[in-house]
Amino acid sequence: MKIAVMSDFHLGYNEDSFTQAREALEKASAFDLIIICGDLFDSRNPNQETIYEAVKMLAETKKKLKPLKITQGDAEFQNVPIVIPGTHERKSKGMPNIIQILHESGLLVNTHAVKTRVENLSIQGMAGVPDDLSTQALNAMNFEPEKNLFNIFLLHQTIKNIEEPSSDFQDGISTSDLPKNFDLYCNGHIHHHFIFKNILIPGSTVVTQMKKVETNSKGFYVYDTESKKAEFQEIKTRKLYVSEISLENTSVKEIKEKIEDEIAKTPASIPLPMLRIIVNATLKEKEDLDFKIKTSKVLLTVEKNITSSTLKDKINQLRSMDYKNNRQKSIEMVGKKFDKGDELFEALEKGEMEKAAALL
Ligand SMILES: [Mn+2]
Repeated sequence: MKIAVMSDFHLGYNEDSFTQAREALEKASAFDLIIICGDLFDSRNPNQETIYEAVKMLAETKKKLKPLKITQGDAEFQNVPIVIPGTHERKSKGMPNIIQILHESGLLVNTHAVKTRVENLSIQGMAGVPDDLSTQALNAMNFEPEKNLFNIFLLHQTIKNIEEPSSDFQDGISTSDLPKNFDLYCNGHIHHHFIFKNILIPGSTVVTQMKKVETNSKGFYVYDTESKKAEFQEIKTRKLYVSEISLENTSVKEIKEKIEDEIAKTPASIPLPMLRIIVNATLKEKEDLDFKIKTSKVLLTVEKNITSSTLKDKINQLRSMDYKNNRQKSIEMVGKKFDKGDELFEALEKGEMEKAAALL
């Protein structure tokens, strides 16, 4: 059997979330079964427009999928994706979440804390829980594989000890916390795709964080239960590019030129690519930082970490002072007389440079 494993549509996050989820589901309908590992929705209370779009794409998927009987005990379902709720769909105890609502409508099968059977597959899963509770929750639920079946476990958690690019996870479960002896684990929550041993992480179908790691392709895995191999299927998405510019002793004019160079270097594509530029710079002279760049080639985000050289010197000077014992003198030393000393030092301590600059 060929299973399409996908995750994190984040429907409602933006327009792309709908087009790209639709694209993934359309492509996945060619395979035998679809699994979605949580965060189908971006909000625990999606608005009606979002629910409407979701219902339409799930109904369409149901029509396209080949006939396939899915059971949970006595309950029977036909040709629908197998799903767990993610952390974004989480509601307080006793309140129905949107995945339960769609389960009742017959458009998907919620497999949180129940066994779902499809031919010789047994699929179990746990909805996304906050990282600090995840180990406890897994232990409490005590999942076990079923005999003589191909066992799949779905989850939506941070797994901190899996190797992948730019791992900065600290909280979450370890692979040793996973229920033992399942043949395959499918995990959502992590927004870029990779495989660790028998754990498939399909990533999100939409960019939500604009991090460098999200510049990777988006799509889903197709797992073949016979060859026990997975292949990544890319979907058409809006491309993301992230670049960083560092300039010392410069001017706004120079910064703007560098940004324009980056825009020129970005390959053209449809839909328009996103370009995020991080500018780290110190200015020769104090200038207005509220500059705009006009472009119709990319969707541009500029992150400005810019200070003037003189301001930087002042901040360093202030930082090196023992202000608690000598506050008044410290302020006099930088040639300023004002009564916002406390506010200024607080901003400096918190690293809020723009606020500190405004106070100076
Ligand atoms: Mn997510």
